[in-house]
Amino acid sequence: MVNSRFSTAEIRLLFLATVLVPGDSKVFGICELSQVLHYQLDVPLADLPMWLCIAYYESNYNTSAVGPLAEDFGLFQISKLFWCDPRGNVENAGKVKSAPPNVCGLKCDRLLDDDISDDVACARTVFQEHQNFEGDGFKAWAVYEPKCKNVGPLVPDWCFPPNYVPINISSKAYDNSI
Ligand SMILES: [Ca+2]
Repeated sequence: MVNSRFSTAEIRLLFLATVLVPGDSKVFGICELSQVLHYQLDVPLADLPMWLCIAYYESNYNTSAVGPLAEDFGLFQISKLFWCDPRGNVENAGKVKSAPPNVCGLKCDRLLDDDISDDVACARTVFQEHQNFEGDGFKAWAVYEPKCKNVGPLVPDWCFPPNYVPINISSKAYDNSI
């Protein structure tokens, strides 16, 4: 429920400030993240619990999270050792065995902003490489086996209430009122 202390106009301003400021980092709520992952970024509902679990234990849903050695970035704590380049050098994009690799073709700070589309695309690349290499793409994340592998249904029912219709999916807007 929307907090009744705020007027509709104030809520609208807060909402716009949340979704329209490019480059800012963001701390997601679980429903918000679930809806963005599913409705905007085509993550199947069946896969949401695992991605949410990994994001929770890696970053606590905070896109500005940086690992203790400044090697891991963002919501999914993607490593600069293989997947992104701190300087934005993309000449080795897509080349797993190149040195230095930047498989996702991203400057690492792109993994810290509030646009998680490139993070999810990169996480899918990480997943696929590990799927090919180890037979289980989630093994790329250290939290997977101790925290997430046997995860139950983590997405609260109220994130996807019956007959819920997401608002204006194509404009990067989502319903953060539930
Ligand atoms: Ca990003």
